[in-house]
Amino acid sequence: MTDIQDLTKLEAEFMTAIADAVEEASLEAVRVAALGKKGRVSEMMKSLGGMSADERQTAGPALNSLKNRLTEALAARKAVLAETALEVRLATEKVDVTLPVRESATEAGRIHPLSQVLDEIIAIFADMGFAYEQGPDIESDHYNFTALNFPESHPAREMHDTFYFEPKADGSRLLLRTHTSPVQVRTMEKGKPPFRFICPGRTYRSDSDQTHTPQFHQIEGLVIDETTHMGHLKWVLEEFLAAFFEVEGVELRMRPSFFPFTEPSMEVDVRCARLGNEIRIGEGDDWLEILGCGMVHPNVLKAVGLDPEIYQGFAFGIGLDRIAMLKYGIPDLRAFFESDLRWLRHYGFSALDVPTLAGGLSS
Ligand code: 2U9
Repeated sequence: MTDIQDLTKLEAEFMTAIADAVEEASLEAVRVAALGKKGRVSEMMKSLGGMSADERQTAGPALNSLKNRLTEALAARKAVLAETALEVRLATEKVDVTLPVRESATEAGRIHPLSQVLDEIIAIFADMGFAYEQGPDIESDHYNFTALNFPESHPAREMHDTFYFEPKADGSRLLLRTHTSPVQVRTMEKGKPPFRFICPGRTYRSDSDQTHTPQFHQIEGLVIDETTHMGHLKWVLEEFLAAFFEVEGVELRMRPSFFPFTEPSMEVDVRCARLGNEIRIGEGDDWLEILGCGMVHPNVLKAVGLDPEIYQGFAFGIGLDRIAMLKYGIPDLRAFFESDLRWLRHYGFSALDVPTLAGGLSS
């Protein structure tokens, strides 16, 4: 028969043991002795079955409330011990923060070359006062083509070039953006000039082959205000390419070209030396096509409500995968998307290797 005195005595015994526990292990031993499967209180609760109804009437609630009080006291003591243990560690442990981080301890993965290059480029343009805009991968015909002065019949609108979704009820078709230019249109629509930003991102074209993948990455840039001219474009491109390829300076050759969204339009080559399959940017007597650019077409400005008599500016577009391959000597584009850990370990970057202009982009 379990009488209240026993329970009070038992409670006092366990509360003393809990208060006297000086580390978590001995506290756990008290918990097991009291509330464990074979604990004293648990055994008593099992004996409830063998009691008479009115005995159970008193013993049941008494045991339950004892169990709750012990559980609370155990939890409170556990928190105190944990707190004390931490203080002791903080007081005793000395962490030499100047020590290099143990490689294996932190480095689960590697930063993909595309992510590293993207961070490098964002750092370079941020240093030139460029903001960073993003937009949806799934676009409308308007933002991907019409607003960028693509005539209805432009071949780029064809299936062989663009991934279209099934037509909607109203016959319009959504698509996977073929360039990040729609982001510039959206950003200009929702903002006020002057504009100066870059917009990197995934782009899609259904013309994949040995050197083209259906999904790839672009980075485009735009400057719109009342005074910016082509001289500024050339300077920005020279500054960007020299910083990106980490050379003193670069020499550019700008060849006339055509894009519906720029007038005049240019393809830009950078002077380089080809040594076997290595390419050295900024030296040599060879040229490498590196990007496209131009002065923003007046129709594109009008499409976002800007008066081309007042506003002007330039835009450029660069294949991100391609310049990553160029800078880090990566031979094959498709490997970018195969998530082969051996490839990532070889071409990837340490997570701690965050590119900054001050600290050197690829230290
Ligand atoms: C607006 C106005 C103008 C963006 C531009 C290019 C030239 C270009 C290619 C580079 C490599 C695509 O990935 S790639 O094949 N892009 O050559 N892009 S001018 O012009 C714009 C964009 C938006 C509102």
